[in-house]
Amino acid sequence: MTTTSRQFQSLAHWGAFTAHVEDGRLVGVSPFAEDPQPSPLIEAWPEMVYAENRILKPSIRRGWLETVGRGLPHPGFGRGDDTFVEVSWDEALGHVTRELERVRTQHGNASIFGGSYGWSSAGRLHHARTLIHRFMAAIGGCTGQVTNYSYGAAMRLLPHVLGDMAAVAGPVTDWPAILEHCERFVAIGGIAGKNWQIQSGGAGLHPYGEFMKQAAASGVSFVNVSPLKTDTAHVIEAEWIQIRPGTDMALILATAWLVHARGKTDMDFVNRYCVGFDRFLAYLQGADDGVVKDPAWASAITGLSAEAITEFAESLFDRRVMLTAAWSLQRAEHGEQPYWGLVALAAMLGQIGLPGGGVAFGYGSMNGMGSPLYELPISGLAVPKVPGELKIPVARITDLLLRPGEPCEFDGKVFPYPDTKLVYWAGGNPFHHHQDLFRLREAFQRPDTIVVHEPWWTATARHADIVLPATTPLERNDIGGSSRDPYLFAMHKAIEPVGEARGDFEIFGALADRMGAGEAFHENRSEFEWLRIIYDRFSEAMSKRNFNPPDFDTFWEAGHVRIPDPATGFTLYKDFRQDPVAHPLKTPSGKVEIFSEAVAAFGYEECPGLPVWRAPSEWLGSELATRYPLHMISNQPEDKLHGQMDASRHSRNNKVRERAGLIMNPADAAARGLAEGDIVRVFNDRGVSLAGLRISEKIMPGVVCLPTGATFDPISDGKGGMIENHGNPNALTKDIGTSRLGQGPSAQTCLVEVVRHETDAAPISVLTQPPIEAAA
Ligand SMILES: Nc1nc2c(c(=O)[nH]1)N[C@H]1C(S)=C(S)[C@@H](COP(=O)(O)OP(=O)(O)OC[C@H]3O[C@@H](n4cnc5c(=O)[nH]c(N)nc54)[C@H](O)[C@@H]3O)O[C@H]1N2
Ligand SMILES: Nc1nc2c(c(=O)[nH]1)N[C@H]1C(S)=C(S)[C@@H](COP(=O)(O)OP(=O)(O)OC[C@H]3O[C@@H](n4cnc5c(=O)[nH]c(N)nc54)[C@H](O)[C@@H]3O)O[C@H]1N2
Ligand SMILES: [Mo]
Repeated sequence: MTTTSRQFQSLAHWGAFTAHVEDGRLVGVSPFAEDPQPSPLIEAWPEMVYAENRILKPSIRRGWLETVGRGLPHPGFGRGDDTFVEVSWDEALGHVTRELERVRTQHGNASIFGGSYGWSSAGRLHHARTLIHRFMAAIGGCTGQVTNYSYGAAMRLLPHVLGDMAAVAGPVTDWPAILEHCERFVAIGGIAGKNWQIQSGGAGLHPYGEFMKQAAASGVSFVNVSPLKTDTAHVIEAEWIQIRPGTDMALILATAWLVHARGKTDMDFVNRYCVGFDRFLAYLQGADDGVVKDPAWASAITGLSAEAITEFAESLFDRRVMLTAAWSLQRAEHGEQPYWGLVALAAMLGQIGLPGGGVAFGYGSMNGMGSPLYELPISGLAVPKVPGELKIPVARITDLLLRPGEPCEFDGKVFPYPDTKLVYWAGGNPFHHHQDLFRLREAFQRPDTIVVHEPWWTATARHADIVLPATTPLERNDIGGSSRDPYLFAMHKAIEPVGEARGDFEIFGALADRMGAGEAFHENRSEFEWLRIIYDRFSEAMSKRNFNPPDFDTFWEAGHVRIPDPATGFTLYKDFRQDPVAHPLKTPSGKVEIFSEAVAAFGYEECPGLPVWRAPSEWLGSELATRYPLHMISNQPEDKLHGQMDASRHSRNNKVRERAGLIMNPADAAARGLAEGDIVRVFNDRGVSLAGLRISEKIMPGVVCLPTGATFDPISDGKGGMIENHGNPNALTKDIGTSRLGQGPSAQTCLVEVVRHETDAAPISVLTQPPIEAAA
C-alpha cells in the first residue's frame, strides 16, 4: 500500500504552519520555519478538524421545525435544550431564505440582527463576519454592531482625549524606541506573554520572547501593577504591585496628586499641549468634592499602603517613563477612567511624544503590539454601507433582545433598540464572549429564528435553530496576514470539507442567489478569482512602497512573501510634540483634552468631562463584598483562543477535574478549607459555575482568576434552576456597559464566593455533539 504525503501552507490567528496530509487526511502540523517562538496551539489542528463536536450536516432544532418552520408562532422557549434534526442543504437554505424574506417584509431589515461579533478565522476572503455583513448589505441591511469586546470603551474615549484610537489600536511606540530610551515602564495589568500567541489575522513572527530578552538586558525598570504575578515575563524581573482589581484609577490619581505636590508637573508641556489641566488639578486637590486624592485616600481604596503609593509615584520623577495598561483594564465598569487618567498623568510628566516615553495601551495584549510598523496592506471583500443602518454598541446584545423600544444611550447619542425577530451569527460565539450568560440564554429565547454558521457545536450553535456546518480554513483556499507582521501567507486547501461543511462564502453566495442578490454578493467571481484580486491589491500597494512582490502563481506556490523591514524607533505623537500647530491632534482643541467639553456636554454622571474615580458597583471595597468577598478576574486563556479549541487535548489537559481551573491564593483556600483539585462552586447572585481549584501564591489574596474559554455548559441544579458545569466565568460576570460613553463590556467587575462542591459533579457533555436525529 502506498501513501501519498503532501504539505500545505496555512495560517491561523495563533500563527503560520505547514499542514501534513496523508491520503487526504490531516495527520500533523509543523510550525512556520521563520517563527522564533511558534505557539503550541497550532498542534490542535488535526484533532480539531476531526473533533467529535464538528458539525457534519445542516441541522435544525426540532421545536423550531414544528413551529416557526411551519408558519406557526414561536412559543418563546426551547433553545439550548432541544434535539436537532439533520436536513439537506437545499431544505436548510430554503428555510433560511423564507425566514429572511418573511422578517424583512413583515418587520423590516432592522428586525434582522446580523452584527455577528467574533473572531472568525484568519483568512481574508473567507472571513465570516465580513461575509455576513456583505451579504446583509446585499439584501437591504440589518441591525449591526460597532466597537469591540477587546477595547470598545477606549475606542470611544480616546478620540475625545487624543483625537484618534492609535494609543490602543496602534501603531503604538515600538519596542526598539522603548528599549533605547525608556527608563521606567509601568505596566498596569502587566504585559502577559500568553496573549502574544495571538494576532488577529495571524502572524509569521512571535517576537515577544525576543523583545523580553532585550528588555531584560536593556536596564529598563519594569513594574507590574496587577493582581497576578504571571502578568509579566519572568526574565524582566518586574516589581509586583498587588492592587485590588478595579481600583487602578485611585492609584493613578494619587500619583498625579503627588507629582503636582512635589513640583514635578511639566507646566510647559501642560500649557502648550493640553487643555483642562486646571480642572483636573482642582479635582485632585478636592476643590469640587472636598476629597483630596492623596496617597492616604488611595490607600483605603487600592489596598496598597500610602508609602507604597508614594514610592511608586516617586519612581516616575525625572525619568523617561512609558505608562501602559492592558486592554482588560477598560473591560470593567468605568473602564474609561484609568485610560483617561493615564493620559493625564503622562501629560503631567511631560512624556507624551518623547522617544520611548508617554502613554499607550495593550503592550501585553496581543502579538505585535509595539512591533515595527510593517503595515502590510491586505484587505478582504468590501462591505457596502447601507444608509440609515443602526449599529448597537457590541456588548449591548442582551439588552437589544430583551428591551425592544427602550432607549440606548451611547457616546452622546440616544436611539431605541429595534425589535429583533431574526438573529444571524457567523464567525462568533456570544455564548463565549458575552457576560451573564444565563441572561443571554433568556434573551436568546425571544427572537423567532436564530441562524448560526459554525464548524463546531459551540454553545451558540446549541442555542440556535438553524445550524449550517462551516468549513475550517484547511478545507478551502484563502490568503492572510496582518498589519503588525511582515508576511503575507497563502492558505492552501489541504483536505476536502469534513462532513457536508461548506465555506461561508459559498453559503452566503447560495443564499444571495436564492434571494436575487447574488451579483451584489459574489460579483460572479469564484474563490480563486477573488484571491487573485486580493493579492493584486496587495501587490499594487506594495509597489507604491518600492517593493515588487512576485506574481500570484509564484506566491501561491512558495506559500508566503515577506515584505521589507521598516525603519524602527517609532514614537506615538512625536510629530505633535515637535510641532503642535503643524500636527495638531484631531480633538476639538487640537490638544490633549484632560478636560473634554464634548464629553462634559453629554451629562453622564458616571463619565464626566475629566478623568475621575467612581467606585464600581462591585469591588472589594463595596458593600456586596461582605457577601461575596472575592474579586473574580476572567482573563484570556493561555491554552486556547477564546472558546476555540476547547475540545483539543491542549485545552483538556489543562483542566482540573474536567473543568476550567480557578486560581486562588493559599490564604483564601485555607480560610475556606479548600484543597488543590477540589471541585468548587463559584457563585454570586447571577449564577453558579463549577470549576476545579488551583492554589497559587502568584495571585494576591482576595482575588480569584477564572480564565475564559470553557464551553458554556448549563445543567439543571436539581431544584428547578440551572448552574454552569464547566468553569465558564461568564455565567457569573456582570452585563452592564462601562459607561454610557463607551458601553464596553464590564467583565472584570465581578464579586463571587467560592465553596467546595459537595455532591457528585455531572460529567461535561458540551465537547461532543448535542442530541441529533438523522433525517427521516
Ligand atoms: N469574561 C470575559 N469575557 C470575555 C473577555 C474577557 O476578558 N472576560 N474577553 C472578550 C474579548 S476581548 C473577545 S475578543 C471575545 C471573543 O469572543 P469570540 O470572538 O466570539 O470568541 P471565539 O471563540 O473566538 O469565537 C469565534 C467563533 O468563530 C468560529 N469560526 C472559526 N472559523 C470559522 C469560519 O470559518 N466560519 C464560521 N462560520 N465560524 C468560524 C469558531 O469556531 C468560534 O466559535 O470574548 C470576550 N469575552
Ligand atoms: N492565549 C490567548 N491570547 C489572547 C487571547 C486568547 O483568547 N488566548 N485573546 C486575545 C484578545 S481577543 C484580546 S482582546 C487580548 C486581551 O488582552 P488583555 O486584555 O491584556 O488580556 P487579559 O488576559 O484579559 O488581561 C491581562 C491581565 O490584566 C489583569 N487585570 C484584570 N483586571 C485588572 C484590574 O482591574 N487591574 C489590574 N491592575 N489588572 C487587571 C489580569 O491579571 C490579566 O491577567 O488577548 C489576546 N490574546
Ligand atoms: Mo478581544
